Amino acid sequence: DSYTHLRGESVYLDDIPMTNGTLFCAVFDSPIAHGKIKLLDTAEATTMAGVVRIFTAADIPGENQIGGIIPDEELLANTHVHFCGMPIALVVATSDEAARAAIKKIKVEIDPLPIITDPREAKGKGELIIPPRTFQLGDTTNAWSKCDYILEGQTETNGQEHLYIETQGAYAVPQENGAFRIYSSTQGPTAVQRTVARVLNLPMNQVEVDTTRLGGGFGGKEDQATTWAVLCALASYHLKKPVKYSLHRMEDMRMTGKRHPYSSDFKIGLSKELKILAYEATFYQNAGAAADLSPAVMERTLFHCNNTYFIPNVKATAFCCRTNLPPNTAFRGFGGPQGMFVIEAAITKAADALNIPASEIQQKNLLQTGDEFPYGQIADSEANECWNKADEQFNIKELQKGVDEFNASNKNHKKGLAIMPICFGISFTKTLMNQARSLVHVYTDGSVGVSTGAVEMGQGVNTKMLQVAASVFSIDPSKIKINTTNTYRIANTSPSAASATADLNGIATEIACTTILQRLKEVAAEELKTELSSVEIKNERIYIDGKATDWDWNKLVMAAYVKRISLSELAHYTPPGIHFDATKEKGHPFAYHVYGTSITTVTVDCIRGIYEVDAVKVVHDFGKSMNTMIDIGQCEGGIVQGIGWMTMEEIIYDKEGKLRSNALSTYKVPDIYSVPKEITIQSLTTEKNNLAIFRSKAVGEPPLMYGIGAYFALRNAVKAFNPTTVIPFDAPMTPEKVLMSLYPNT
Ligand code: LUZ
Ligand code: MOS
Repeated sequence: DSYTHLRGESVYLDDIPMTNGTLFCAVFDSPIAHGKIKLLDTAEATTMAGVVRIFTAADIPGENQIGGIIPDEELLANTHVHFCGMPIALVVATSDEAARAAIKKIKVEIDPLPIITDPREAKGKGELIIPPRTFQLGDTTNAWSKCDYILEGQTETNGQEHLYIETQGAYAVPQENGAFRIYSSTQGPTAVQRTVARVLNLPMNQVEVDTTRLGGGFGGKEDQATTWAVLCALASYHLKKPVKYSLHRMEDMRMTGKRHPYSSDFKIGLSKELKILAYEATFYQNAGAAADLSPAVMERTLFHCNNTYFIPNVKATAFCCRTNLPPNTAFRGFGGPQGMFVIEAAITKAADALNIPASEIQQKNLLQTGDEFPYGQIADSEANECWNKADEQFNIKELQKGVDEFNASNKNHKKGLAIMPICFGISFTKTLMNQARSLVHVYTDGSVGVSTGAVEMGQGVNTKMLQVAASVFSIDPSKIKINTTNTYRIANTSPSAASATADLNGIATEIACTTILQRLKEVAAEELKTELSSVEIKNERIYIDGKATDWDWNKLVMAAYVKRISLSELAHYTPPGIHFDATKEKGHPFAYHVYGTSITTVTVDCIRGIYEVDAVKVVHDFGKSMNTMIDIGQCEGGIVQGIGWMTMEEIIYDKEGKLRSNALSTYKVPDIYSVPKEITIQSLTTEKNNLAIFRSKAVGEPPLMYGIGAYFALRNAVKAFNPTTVIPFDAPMTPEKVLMSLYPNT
């Protein structure tokens, strides 16, 4: 992608040439977080210049329903609104500007109903989206009496705005006989297809969804790209015209859900030898006003509640709490980081009480191969390997010594260091979603086209698909084109998510290419009158028993075509051995786990409360990386995004459920000045057979969790300045909170 990116030629939604007569839409969304619609007055808006029509729930021919896991979310509010930003009406006009001008003239009267923004309050009032779930290993009740130290506490983690550079958007173009082609900036083309079909009461085969690439997704377009595509399709259905909607930044921030905030309780028990003997956690997930992906996100919080530690007695319970906020959704890590923060807080609380570094407890409890996760899977662990290599490469003692010396000789600046070991399970936790297909065509001139369900969103998946095809065929990558993700070519796709996209679609591509290659080799054996087993294709040349022939790739492809041998293949892949029984909360849900260890150092300005991240040094478990440039890029991006979540990004909804941090002037994300001064990524390379594509482990989400280290490093720096301060476990650690914990009594 770099070639077209650098030339500004890459095609995003807004770069798709528009058909003559295209109309533009914009949403009128609820200004009130909860209430009954008394009156909706669109009369004046309808008369505005350029306005073509205004649609409401009454105009929906099929179901007014976009809920994915649970059907609990209307596309357009019918009688009630459930969050500020909930779509009520859709204005369609001849221009973007006209549509937005008309929105301002719509009037709504809403009878207010009680507003809940806090998940614990929601739970207290019985507002749960699904029944609570509990993961359990051993028996915590009996374990407490064996513990020498027991600590309890509460933690808060805030949400996070996805802030993909390309905002949400879609473009619906009507086709003959009532069908639609929909261009959507979505991680889940099939979700868009299914929901358009449901809302318009069409069979899915009438809906073609096409995605070239996204300017970022991060989970925000796994489920929530659907709304805008369906709205465009609805308008297009009635008006028989192409309709486009590309959200403005503030519309996007206001109307879409974010990472789930969590409020949690923990209880941790340790032996004198610092072994964690028991751990209990209760998670209150702020789901927002509808289920969206919250039940699945909540499940992943439970899966990652012990992070990378073996704890023999665990009991973790999670509540999916309905509040009057926009439905929160997938965000890189998908509930995992929220669960991992709580165990790290528990360990830190214990370390503080014992006056030892948290790393002593962390290291003594790292998962070993053969240990059992609370959900029954047996670990094939790299946790100690990553930690030990990090120590070898970066010398933890030396780093800590440097921090201590700096702190001894500086009064108004203090440094802090924290280690963050991670463990992340790779596979969709919903087993059935772990499937993918790849369609490979070899054309008679020797060129190759590959279509998969993978969506390119900047993570480099297209490059990996290209590498797979080039490597299996042993042909030059310039001969291969990776096509757009299209529901007419590849059906029933899982979203590009869960870090699993390159594995699932890559292995499907490997199978498709291998099948075609086998046919080509058979043709070569026949034409060259030799045994199949002696034929090899290398760098576009045909070899027999290791000797080059005068046959090349192009000649062989043409020979196969002439013999009427198929040069196309649609392959299906699903990872073997994964299963999960939700009635027992036990199974083997993940194809494998990714491990790693990071060491984060920070410097706090103890007069002003501002800080810098000096360095993040990492040993990451890549398996055997198939593209180190892409994989290190994913690590760097994940780390910065994780640090943003833990330090400066602060989502604020007021008591009325209105988003106050609704623009980039009030919501601070890491920029080039606030990223770590140094990020060093070292690889733990293993050749184990791990179910990853070419043994190159999934890399999308795991590195985000290194960012959690920045939070604990900041705490340590603050405590170096004020050893008696009590710092609540309340992320993000903004400069304001740092300042308050430096001077708690002033
Ligand atoms: N999406 C999903 C995900 O539907 N299921 C998952 O397990 C998951 N995990 C991470 C990110 N997205
Ligand atoms: Mo994601 S949180 O893998 O869409």
